[in-house]
Amino acid sequence: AAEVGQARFEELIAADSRVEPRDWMPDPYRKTLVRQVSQHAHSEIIGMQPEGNWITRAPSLKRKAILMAKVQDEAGHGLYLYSAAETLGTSRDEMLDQLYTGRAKYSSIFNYPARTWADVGAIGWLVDGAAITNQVPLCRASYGPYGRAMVRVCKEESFHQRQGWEILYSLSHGTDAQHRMAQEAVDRFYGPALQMFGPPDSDSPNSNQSMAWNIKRFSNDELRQRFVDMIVPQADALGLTLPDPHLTWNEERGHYDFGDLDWDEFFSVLKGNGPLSRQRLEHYRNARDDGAWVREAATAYARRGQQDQSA
Ligand code: FAQ
Repeated sequence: AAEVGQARFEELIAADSRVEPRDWMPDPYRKTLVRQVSQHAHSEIIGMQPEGNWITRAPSLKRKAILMAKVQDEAGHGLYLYSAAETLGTSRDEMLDQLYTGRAKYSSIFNYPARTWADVGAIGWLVDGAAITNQVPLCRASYGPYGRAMVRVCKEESFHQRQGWEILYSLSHGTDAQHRMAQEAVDRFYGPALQMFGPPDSDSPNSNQSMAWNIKRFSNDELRQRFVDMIVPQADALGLTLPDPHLTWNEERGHYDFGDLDWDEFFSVLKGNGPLSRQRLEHYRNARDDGAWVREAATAYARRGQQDQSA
């Protein structure tokens, strides 16, 4: 049966079709997906924190309503993604436990603080912008539930990026102090946002296999380049500068060249030594502990409903 399954799986991949939960799939394919999809889910959940911190301090009622909607969307994305990962046979409790105990990875970017209101704008423009660039190709990922989740997520991410852009545009065209605040936010988030695409291709152990399986469609460096090419004219339109003296148009390549990123810092963040790594995890743990009674009550209530029905 495994041989038939293997042949069918290879056919599906060769035809660029979709693998569905009930299809036979090789164990390493399943593992790689659980790894990527659960890390992605954890990123959405931890990613609520930097902006969540600004909900009570948003500068107007309108900004506050928009930011609340965005942070709620992120919770929703996390939930779709946990559901998609569950179809691969790993329970949600197990994934949440991995996050709780600090064994799970989540995106490096969320270990940086959102210090000012302009940072909320930079997160929307750069972090959500990088997220969309990475996720649009994932809409075609070979694993059905992941690809379909990405379609909906990307629609919401486009709104997120627009709201970030709009915050930065207002600040950039405001007072000198506001302009400076916007520029400083971009200075802080540019490098870490570029690192969201993952290590350089030469240092990316999972890329080749994930591309062969049609999970990833482009390499980390290809998507990073696409993102840089996209944000250079956008920064111009914002009236802000990207903090990289090596950023120049390369006529021959038809792309912008850009300077090396600080990969030592990236790998150190991955090891749990980011500026707020410890606080992010602690905040998650506290929230989970504080919500234990709600989960217990909901479980007891559901059980009682079942008993009433069977009585
Ligand atoms: N941070 O071999 P590769 C969002 C790890 S967007 C932390 O290249 P792969 C929206 C990688 O896991 C952010 N770890 O790995 C939002 C691997 O470790 P492992 C989430 C990273 O998987 C916006 C090792 O390094 N998006 O949340 C990072 O082929 C605003 C070697 O790397 C996704 O997760 C990193 N930046 O490529 C929410 C997208 N980069 O597992 C709130 C889906 C790499 O072997 C507010 N994921 N690592 O121990 C992907 O596309 C891929 O997994 C990559 C990494 C491209 C991230």
